[in-house]
Amino acid sequence: MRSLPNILIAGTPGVGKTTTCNEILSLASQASPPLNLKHLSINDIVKERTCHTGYDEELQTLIVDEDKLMDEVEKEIADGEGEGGWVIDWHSTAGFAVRWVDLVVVLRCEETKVLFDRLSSRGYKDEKVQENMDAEIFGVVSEEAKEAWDEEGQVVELRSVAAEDIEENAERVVAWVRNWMKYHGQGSTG
Ligand code: DAT
Repeated sequence: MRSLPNILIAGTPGVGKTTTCNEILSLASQASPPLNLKHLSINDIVKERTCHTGYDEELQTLIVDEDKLMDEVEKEIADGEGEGGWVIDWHSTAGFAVRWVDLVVVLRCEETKVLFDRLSSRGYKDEKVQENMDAEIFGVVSEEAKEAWDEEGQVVELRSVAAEDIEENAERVVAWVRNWMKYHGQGSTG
C-alpha cells in the first residue's frame, strides 16, 4: 500500500494544470511536516522517452503512442505499488489504470474568453484553439474521468479561471492529501 496518494491533475490544455501542480508541490514542501509530493509531467515523458509516432501539423501536437506511454508511466509510478505521492500532469485520463490514481482533479475554465486568450497566446492555430475550446465546453475530460473512476469523490472538478483559484485549488488538494493519509493510517509520516 502506498504511503501517499497519487493524484492526476487533468483538463483541457490551458486550464492551468502545470501552474496548479507547481503550486501544490510548493505548498507541500512548505508544509509542516513537509509532504513528499513529486511532479510527473506526462508531456516530458512523451518527449524524453519518445512515446510518439509522429506530429500532427494541423493540431500542432505530437501523435502519442498511448501503449508505450502507459508502459513508461507504469514503470515510473511502480504500478501503484510504489510509495505514491505522484502529482500527475496530463490533459487526459485515457489509458490510466484506475488503481494507479487515488484522486482525479479536473480543472475547468468555463469562461471561454479567458481560455481562448490563454490558448491564442501560445501561438496555437485556429483549429487547435477551436478543438480545445470545444473539448472544454463539452466537458470531455471530466466525462471520461467520471466513466472510469466511479467511486464517490474520486473525481473532483475545480474552477480554474482567476489567479486566486490556483492557490485555493492547490490548498484543497494538499488538504485532501492529509485526509487521505489520516484515513489510511499514514498520519505520522511526513
Ligand atoms: P496547462 O498545463 O493546463 O496547459 P498552464 O498551467 O500551462 O496550463 O497555464 C496556461 C497559462 O494560463 C499560463 O500562462 C498560466 C495561465 N493560467 C492558468 N490557469 C490560470 C488561472 N486560474 N488564473 C490565472 N492564470 C492562469
